Formats: sequence, structure tokens, C-alpha cells
Amino acid sequence: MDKDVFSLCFMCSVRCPIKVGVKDGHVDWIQGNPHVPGIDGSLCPRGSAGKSMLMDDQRPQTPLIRVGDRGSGNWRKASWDEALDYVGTRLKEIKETHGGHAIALGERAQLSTHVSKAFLKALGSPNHFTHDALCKGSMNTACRSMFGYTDGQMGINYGNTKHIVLYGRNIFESINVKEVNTLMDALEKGARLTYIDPRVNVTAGKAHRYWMIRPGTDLALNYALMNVIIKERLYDKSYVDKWIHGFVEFQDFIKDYTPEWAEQETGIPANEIKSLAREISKVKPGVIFHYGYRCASHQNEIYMRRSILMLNALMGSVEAKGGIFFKKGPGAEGGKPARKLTEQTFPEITVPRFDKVGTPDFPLPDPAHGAPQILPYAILNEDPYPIKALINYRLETLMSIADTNNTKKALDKLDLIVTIDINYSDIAWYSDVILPESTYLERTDSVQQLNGLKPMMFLREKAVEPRYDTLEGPIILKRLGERLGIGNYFPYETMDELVDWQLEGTGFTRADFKEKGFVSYGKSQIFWDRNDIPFKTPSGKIEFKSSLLEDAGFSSFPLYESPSKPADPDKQFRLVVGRTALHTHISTQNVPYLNELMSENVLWINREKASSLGIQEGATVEVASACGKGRIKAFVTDLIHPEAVFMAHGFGHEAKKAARSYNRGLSDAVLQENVYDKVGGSPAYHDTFVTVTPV
Ligand SMILES: Nc1nc2c(c(=O)[nH]1)N[C@H]1C(S)=C(S)[C@@H](COP(=O)(O)OP(=O)(O)OC[C@H]3O[C@@H](n4cnc5c(=O)[nH]c(N)nc54)[C@H](O)[C@@H]3O)O[C@H]1N2
Ligand SMILES: Nc1nc2c(c(=O)[nH]1)N[C@H]1C(S)=C(S)[C@@H](COP(=O)(O)OP(=O)(O)OC[C@H]3O[C@@H](n4cnc5c(=O)[nH]c(N)nc54)[C@H](O)[C@@H]3O)O[C@H]1N2
Ligand code: SF4
Ligand SMILES: [Mo]
Repeated sequence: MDKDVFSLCFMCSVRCPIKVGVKDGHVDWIQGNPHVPGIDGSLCPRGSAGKSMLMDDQRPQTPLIRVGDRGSGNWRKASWDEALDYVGTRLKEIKETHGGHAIALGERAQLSTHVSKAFLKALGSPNHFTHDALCKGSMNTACRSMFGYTDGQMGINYGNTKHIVLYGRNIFESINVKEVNTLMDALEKGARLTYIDPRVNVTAGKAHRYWMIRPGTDLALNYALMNVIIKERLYDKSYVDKWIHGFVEFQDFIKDYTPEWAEQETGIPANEIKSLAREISKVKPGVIFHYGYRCASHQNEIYMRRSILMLNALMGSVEAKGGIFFKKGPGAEGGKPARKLTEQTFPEITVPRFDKVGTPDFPLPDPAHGAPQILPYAILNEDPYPIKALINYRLETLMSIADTNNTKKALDKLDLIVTIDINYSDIAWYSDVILPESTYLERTDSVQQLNGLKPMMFLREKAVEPRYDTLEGPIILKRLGERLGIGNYFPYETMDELVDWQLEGTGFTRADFKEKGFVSYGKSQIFWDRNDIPFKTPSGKIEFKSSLLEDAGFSSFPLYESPSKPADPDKQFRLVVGRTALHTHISTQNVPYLNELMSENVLWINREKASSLGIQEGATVEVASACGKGRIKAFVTDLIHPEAVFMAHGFGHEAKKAARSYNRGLSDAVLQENVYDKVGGSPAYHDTFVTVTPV
């Protein structure tokens, strides 16, 4: 029988709405959900490869229990009961001997995060952590310091923008389908695009203005832009007078950071900096300085992110059409959100988190997410206490935390490593037990509450039956919970029952999602009145002078410090990394269609530098840092700043059963030092210098 199922893609965590054509119980076709504006039927290459991932037989097909050494790849197949009994017994022993807090669970925040959060709370452990800090933690802190909202509560109104400035936000390769389509529409209507990156990538190629910035100097550029904007009074005066807290102090601080000074630091000509400031201010407030995700990733990242938010505030673009806005929830339409398992009452937890987030040692990162890069240190130093078990749920602890060798050393101290995954990821390969989850096409998931200008809910609905002996994450955790005496926190037997429980009180039922794949709380977009914006800071304003920072002993306006230089600039490069349009982080390299298109990464190196080191295009080179080394092919090009080398994140896999991606290319995490922004919380992935040698 043929049917169409509306669901949500999960080839990456953007979760684009999709329509899946099912024929005789098999996925026949996947396309974007045609009912969703901005998606209009389209998908990115990874979304289109969903069927290839589903049909791949190089993924775990049953629960597996390790029989050889960790990482040796010797497994025995187990039934679900056997595997869950095994994990349950060990977790129980650990809890009884060391306390619930000896168990940590890390995950990529996803639709069923409320289930794993509830699981750990019920066990009495504060040690749930997400990928958030690894991705945009300093941005989250920057947003809270300025507006009192997290970055997750903010959005960008691409469709109406007149000018967008992207700092290493490689929007046409690091893709979110709706954002790409909406921005393309705006560009067709005449919007301008300014792109800033030490590397000429696809987004640079589509920009009206491109600057090859010296890596790590975006803060200097922004200080100079603000210097011009303030000196020439190009800002939105009434908005600034009403909403900016600490403007006078900032005006005084910024006056010496001239464009001429910034030219020396960034390599961008002073007159061009002035010209952008003048051009963009003419079309304010419908302009965007994109606050981004990765881009420049350094130990002072929070101040770079704050400077981007400040530029928006000076343009009055916060809560303006074509600018940035605060997301509206169901409450704005008098509705109720879907329920979460975390709304239940749990035992009180008094111990600090393993990463000490929320304590005076690490006060500002978001305790709802924690700081995963601290995990190796916490385990190795048993500080603040011993961690004994780690559950990885859709998070690649080995490849997504810098310094893999160090992380492995830490993991070796654990009594138990369990991974819930759909792939033979490297962390699954290094685990004691693999619990295979059904893929997104094979499972119904928790409800997606999508706040925005128009609050909505979406549903990921099972399109086909699981091909292998796999289960849904929330069912795995429930059954594990039953073995640990906390089964009462999981009031469902099936995913349909969980969704029904979540929808109670919202006025919607599962049947309401059938027609289009989503439900809307209201009909029109909501912007707040710009004279009455409910900023959640202590001053009720946009805090240039931040009480969050200053109360914790940090400066609101630190003096600019130039990024550190390598000991030998002729031989050493700053390693910068990023994504490619054809893969998702570390998880799709083995998907047959995508592997065929791109099976390994290459090292971008500046032509003149390569020539002086005797490196030929396509030659294999050895790249080495203070913590690791490896081999990769060189891509010799004029399209990268001479101080940097670039490689795509996510290659160099070690799991042998994922044979197509095994040992192809090089993993950035092997090279990167595990250093981080101690104020904002993000790792400083670009604070590593490497040597590059021909082999
Ligand atoms: N060295 C280095 N580290 C980085 C980055 C970097 O550039 N370099 N980038 C950072 C960024 S921006 C981010 S967002 C994070 C992302 O970090 P991660 O979340 O760790 O990476 P992903 O590739 O999204 O996938 C994680 C795991 O989820 C599994 N998975 C995929 N789908 C499913 C599913 O449906 N169910 C289950 N159970 N598992 C699934 C994948 O197989 C993979 O093992 O990494 C960060 N870490
Ligand atoms: N295809 C694809 N799309 C994705 C993802 C994916 O894995 N694959 N992941 C999603 C996720 S979780 C995220 S976080 C986003 C990430 O999306 P982006 O934030 O756009 O991040 P990256 O792809 O890491 O690109 C970072 C860019 O910053 C540049 N850069 C390096 N150093 C500097 C610097 O000092 N200054 C400036 N201005 N630029 C610099 C790099 O050269 C690179 O081009 O993508 C999302 N979309
Ligand atoms: S951006 Fe691509 S991979 Fe990610 S959810 Fe959308 S279609 Fe899927
Ligand atoms: Mo990310």
C-alpha cells in the first residue's frame, strides 16, 4: 500500500519538515514538506540521502556487548533484555557504591532530550550535558549577558532583511534549508550580503562584499565598525537612548579602536570598514549582523559574540522586521506547550555538576547544557568527584571534544561506557555496550515545540518499520529505568502514548498533524512593540554594561588582545575547521551516497606557504600539533589566508565496521588542544597551531 507520511528529517539536527513517500512498506522518496513556507519541497544533499542511510547495512543491527578490549571491535550480539539487564545491573552497582552523580549522560540536544534529562534526574545525577557548549555555548552566554534570553530563544528574520553580515557563517554550505531558501529570496529582492572569512568558500562566492580577515581578529573589526558608527552618529539614536544600558561607558571605551588600527590587525582596509558602517546604517533597522555558531573559536569568544550583538543593538535591529527577534511561544497565542517528562517532581540533587557549571568556578555557561569539554578533565582528576559511567546518546564524545588522545585516556578510567546510536560511530566502537536506536525514518519521536514569530508544533512520525532489531531512544531509557527502579517516571508503553501524554492540555491531538505534518497556535507573525520589549536583564535593557558578567567578576568591555602567534610563523599555522555541504559533523561519512560524493577531507593551505614548504597540490602531508598528528592530502590554493590551514571536521574514523569511512582523511579533534572560553563556555577549537610537513 502507498502512503505519504509527514515527518522531520534527522540527517542533521536542523530537523527540516519532510514528506516521505512509502511504497509497499519501503521508503520510496523523501522530499521537503511542501506545506511549509521556506521549505517548499526542498532538501539539502544530506536530507536527500536519508534512504541511503536507512538501507545501509554497515550500522549496528542488534544490541552489542563488548567481548575484547575497548576499541578492538570484538562484540557479541545480545537481545534487548540481555543488553538492558547488563547495563541496568552495572548502573545499579555504580549508583549504590558511588551515588547517582557518578553517572553522566551526554547528548546532542534533540526532541527526546526531556526523556534523558528525566532519566538522570530520577537517578539523582546532575550530570546531563548536551552538545550546546561545543556548538554555541559562548553565544548562549553572550545573549543572556545582553538580553537575558538564550540564543535558542532568538531568531533571524532573513526574508525581510536589507543587508546581512556573516562572520564565518558559511550559510550556503553549513546548511539549514529554510534559512538558505529565505535568504536567497531576500537576495533576489535586493538584499546585500557581506561575508567575512579567512577562507573563500561558497558563501564568499555569493557575497556582494567579501573580506579575507586575518583569523581570530573579528573582535578588532567589530570594535572598529562600532567606532565609526558611534563617531559618525550612524546608530539608531532613539532606540539606543531607550534601550542600551551602559552606552556612555561604551562610547568612551571604543573611541581609540579606529579603522586604521583595525586595518593593521585584521588586514581589512580602513576605508572599506568605514564604507560598510555607512552603507548598512542607511538601511537600518532591517539589517542583520549574524551572531552565528562556529566561525572564530577562541578563548575570548564571548566578547566577539557580544560585539556582534552590540552592532545589532546600535542599528536598532533587535525585534525589527528584517533584523533579529525573540521567539514567541504558545503563550503569546493563549496556548499551552507540549508537556515534558521533566515537569515531574524528582529527588533533590545537592552535588554540583561534573563541569562545575553554575558554581563560582565556572559561573556563566548555561547549566541546562553544561560544558562537555570538561568531562575528560573531570574524569582524569576525579574533580569534583569520580565519574564511573558514561551514556552517550547521539553525541560523539570522542570526535566532538578536542584532543581525542586525552579523551580516550579519560574514558579508559570509566567502569561503563554505553552508547545509543544509529551508526558505528567511534564512540560506539569504544563503548562496552551499543544500544542501536531506530533511525528517524523508523521511529515516532517526541513532539517538536517550534517557537518563533509564529509558534507551532511538528511531529516526527514513523514512516516504515525498523529494518533491524532497534528501538526508539525513549523506549530504551524507559526499559532501562524499569531495571533501576525509576520506571514510574516514564508514563508510556509506546511512542504514540508518549506523544499523546505530551499533547494533553494543548488542545491538539496526533490526528491534527496528519494533514500537513504540523499545527499552528495562531495565524500571523508576532513582533513585539519596539517601545515595549520585555528584555530579561536586571536593568530591563540591552546590557552593553552587563550585570551578568560584572557580578561574576568579568569585564563588560575588555581591552582588545591580539590572538597569540605561533613560535615559528614560517612553519606553523592556525588550524581552523568547519563543515561541508555534503556531511553532518561526524555522522554521515559512511552513508553510501554521501561517501561516494566526498569520502575524505583535505587540508587547505595557502599556495605561497605550500611552495616554501615544498608541498605539492594533492600530496600527502603530515599535520602535527602539541597533542596529536596524522596524514591528509593537501589542497593548495590562493583561497585561504596564509596564517591558517583549514580542514573539514568529521573525517578520520576509527570504527572498522563503518568500512567506507574507516581511516579516510584526518580528524580535527586529534589535533586540537582542549582549551576553552572560561567565561562563555565554548571550546576554543581554533587556538591550536600545527606544522605541516610533506611525507
Ligand atoms: N573537533 C571538533 N569538534 C566539534 C566541532 C568541530 O568543528 N570540531 N563542531 C561542534 C559542533 S558545531 C557541534 S553541533 C557538535 C556536534 O556533535 P555531535 O552531536 O557529537 O555530532 P553529530 O555528527 O551531530 O552526531 C553525534 C552522534 O549521533 C549519532 N546519531 C545520528 N542520528 C542519530 C539518531 O537518530 N539517534 C541516535 N541515537 N544517534 C544518532 C551519530 O551517529 C553520531 O555518533 O560537535 C562540536 N564538536
Ligand atoms: N552541511 C552541514 N550543514 C550544517 C551542519 C553540518 O554538519 N553540515 N551543522 C549545523 C551546525 S550544528 C552548525 S553549528 C552550523 C555551523 O555553521 P557555521 O557557523 O557556518 O560553521 P562552519 O561550517 O564551522 O564554518 C565556519 C567558517 O568560519 C571560518 N572561520 C575560521 N576562522 C575564522 C575567523 O577567525 N573569522 C571568521 N570570520 N571566520 C572564520 C571557517 O573558514 C569556516 O568557513 O552548521 C549547521 N549546518
Ligand atoms: S538541513 Fe538537510 S540534513 Fe539537516 S534536517 Fe534539513 S534536509 Fe535534513
Ligand atoms: Mo553546531
